[in-house]
Amino acid sequence: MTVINWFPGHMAKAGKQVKEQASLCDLILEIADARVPASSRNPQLKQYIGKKPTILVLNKADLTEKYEQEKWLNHFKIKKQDAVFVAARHKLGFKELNQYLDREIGKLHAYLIDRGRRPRPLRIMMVGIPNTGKSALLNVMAGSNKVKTGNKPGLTRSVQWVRSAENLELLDSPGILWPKLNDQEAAMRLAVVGSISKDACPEVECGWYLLNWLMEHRPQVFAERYRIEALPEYAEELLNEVARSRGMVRKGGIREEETYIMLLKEYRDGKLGKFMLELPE
Ligand SMILES: Nc1nc2c(ncn2[C@@H]2O[C@H](COP(=O)(O)OP(=O)(O)OP(=O)(O)O)[C@@H](O)[C@H]2O)c(=O)[nH]1
Ligand SMILES: [Mg+2]
Repeated sequence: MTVINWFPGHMAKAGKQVKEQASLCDLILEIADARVPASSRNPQLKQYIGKKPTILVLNKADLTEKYEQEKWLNHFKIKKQDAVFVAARHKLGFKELNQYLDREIGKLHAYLIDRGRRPRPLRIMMVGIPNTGKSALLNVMAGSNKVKTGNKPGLTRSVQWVRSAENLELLDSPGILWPKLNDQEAAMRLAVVGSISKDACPEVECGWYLLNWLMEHRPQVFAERYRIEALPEYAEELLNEVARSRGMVRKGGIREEETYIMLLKEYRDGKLGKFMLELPE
């Protein structure tokens, strides 16, 4: 198996930009992926943002179940970490997020008025690993499509300030991973949710991981989605059956890569059902 690492030059550069801009911000929104609430957080974030107040925003919550979210919210409550589940794509969870923002606006204005200064908009930076929906969330908060979004990790290449309708100043930033992904299982999950480029982790590898994960944790998926009634003993055989159920066959075998790409896409689109790849211990 290849070792997964993805820290190209543009990420190192982005890290420097984020560090420079952090001092200008009042609040950091750390955007993680709701399906992997632990693995999709950058352990080096503090090095970039110092002690700035941070709210953890778990985006793509539409791909997870409420009971799973509750488990994590409890976990974060114990850790005294402000956290909220949202779905930028469906505009879900914004009431809760706005409560946090109102609290921070209140604190900022009280601080400024105390010092005889005029209130100004809250300055917020969106940070996180690639493809978690930082830009999509910024667009919802800004009330219009100000920045580019897309289903490809590493889309945003530079920091960009945007003024929102709600009198906020929002800073988009590129997704940043860290130089060494020590936990390779976690890295595999990041590849499955689409936060790692396929150059760093090809589909045949993260697809294989997903297939095995589903076989262990969500075996019913194969009957529900691919009409495979009796689960075979080995994942290799299961892959063959999934491929056959979709006609992804060629002379002498299956179209393996295509099958993995299809499986990953269906998972990422929520077609296999709503579930997280990790729950708190
Ligand atoms: N299912 C689902 N998909 C979402 C949601 N929000 C964003 N996406 C999708 O996730 C993909 C990435 O969104 P972006 O906003 O470009 O992500 P980003 O974090 O800015 O990515 P980088 O700039 O590459 O770091 C896009 O295809 C979005 O449509 C959501 O709430 N639910
Ligand atoms: Mg972006």
